[in-house]
Amino acid sequence: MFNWFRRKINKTESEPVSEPTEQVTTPETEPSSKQSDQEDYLTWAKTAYKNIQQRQTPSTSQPEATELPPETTEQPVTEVEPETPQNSQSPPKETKKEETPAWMQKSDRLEALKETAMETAAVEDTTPITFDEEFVWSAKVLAAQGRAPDDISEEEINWLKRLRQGLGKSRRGLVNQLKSIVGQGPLNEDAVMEIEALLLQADTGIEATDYIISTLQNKLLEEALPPEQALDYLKSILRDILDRPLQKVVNPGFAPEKGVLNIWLLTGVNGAGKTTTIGKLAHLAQKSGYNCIIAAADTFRAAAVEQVKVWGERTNTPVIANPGKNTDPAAVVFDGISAAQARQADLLLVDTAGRLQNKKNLMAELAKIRRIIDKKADKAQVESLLVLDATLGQNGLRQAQVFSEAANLSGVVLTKLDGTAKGGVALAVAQQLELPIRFIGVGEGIEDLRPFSSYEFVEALLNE
Ligand SMILES: Nc1nc2c(ncn2[C@@H]2O[C@H](COP(=O)(O)OP(=O)(O)OP(=O)(O)O)[C@@H](O)[C@H]2O)c(=O)[nH]1
Ligand SMILES: [Mg+2]
Repeated sequence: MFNWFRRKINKTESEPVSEPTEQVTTPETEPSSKQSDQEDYLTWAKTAYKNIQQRQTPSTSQPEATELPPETTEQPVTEVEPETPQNSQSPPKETKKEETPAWMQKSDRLEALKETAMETAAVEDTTPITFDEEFVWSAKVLAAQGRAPDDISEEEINWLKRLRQGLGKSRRGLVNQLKSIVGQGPLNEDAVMEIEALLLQADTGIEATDYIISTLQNKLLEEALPPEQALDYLKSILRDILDRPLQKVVNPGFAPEKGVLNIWLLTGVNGAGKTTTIGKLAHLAQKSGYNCIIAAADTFRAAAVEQVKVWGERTNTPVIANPGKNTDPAAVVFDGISAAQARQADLLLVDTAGRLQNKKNLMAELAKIRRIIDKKADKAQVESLLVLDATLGQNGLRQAQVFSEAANLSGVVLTKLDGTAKGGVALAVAQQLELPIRFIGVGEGIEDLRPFSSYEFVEALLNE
């Protein structure tokens, strides 16, 4: 099983890891341009391709995960009993307790499926892998990070392809012009000014742009850089900006910790993508081997709960909700924690309301949720993620300030990077909010969200 949060194949699982293949067969399609300095990467990519193919072969003979086994008796259905909070000012109303709802049956059957060692979820990305230009690009990005060709998964390749496609608009707007500037030879003052304008247009924000330009200029005063090196140096500056907030945090990798309950609160203004992100995270957690539960604590509007339930069904994740009107979100969180504890879940994802009238309400609500968590799950590893719509640019950042004051944030999820030509906003987030980007979303699909990697982001943003 591939753990997406840790970005590695979990070799302790029963899944066999194929032997590294030295023998390389020539793939049917080869990339047309074969520069000599690309040869190593091409060999690496071919080896990786062959390894992935080998790994794929045995799995095709396995039964489809969509076919549920007839018997599910091994895993008895455990009813999640909502407890009454003690000393809580707002005891939750009875949690919805219909006769085992459809999603719960489904998830219990999934538990049974897991018992029979079938890892593939019904929603798995089944696109067959092809050795094309995008494969080679993805392979190069992985190789450059020191990965071995026998240690990468097909899914990583597919994700990098999606990331690159998602950032296509930004890249086309930025990279061609950057290339034409640095391609003219060593950078001079005019070229630096042009780069500055490009960065600002890409929503990089004044602070990050100033930093990039001054760092670049300092370097250029020391030595004249040929175009390729100038671009490489620029990339390294961007990576530094994106990685800097990680120096201040305790959990740079941001994977759910095993053995404790991890509670991730998702906050952000309405429409930012919180609920969609919850769904995608639940999917990622399931396929990475974590037992996940969702608490539908956006009780502000009725449709919100329904939307969460759809994602719960899609990802076979139990959803804890309270159908009553004017339900207290903290009460839903309370029930969510009870359910997570009863099922020994690893991760509780909490959907919160974006539509709060003002900062005071927002702060009060989030503080109340925190109090409930502290009371009911004081050992839990709590993270508060701000979901930010990349298409909003600097406006989004202004809204984010309010949340960062209210929510004690531990990171940002940047969504809709596919819909904007302004991927530079990631740099503004890191520089202005001083928060690490934890995940990025590049589409509406279930597979369109992954943990953030500055290296991969910058490559996807600035490579042809
Ligand atoms: N293109 C694109 N669309 C996205 C992405 N993430 C979310 N969306 C879309 O953005 C819209 C709003 O997403 P929601 O998840 O409902 O946002 P929310 O923050 O939960 O909104 P409220 O519940 O109203 O506060 C939906 O149409 C999503 O499909 C993304 O990464 N890319
Ligand atoms: Mg929502």
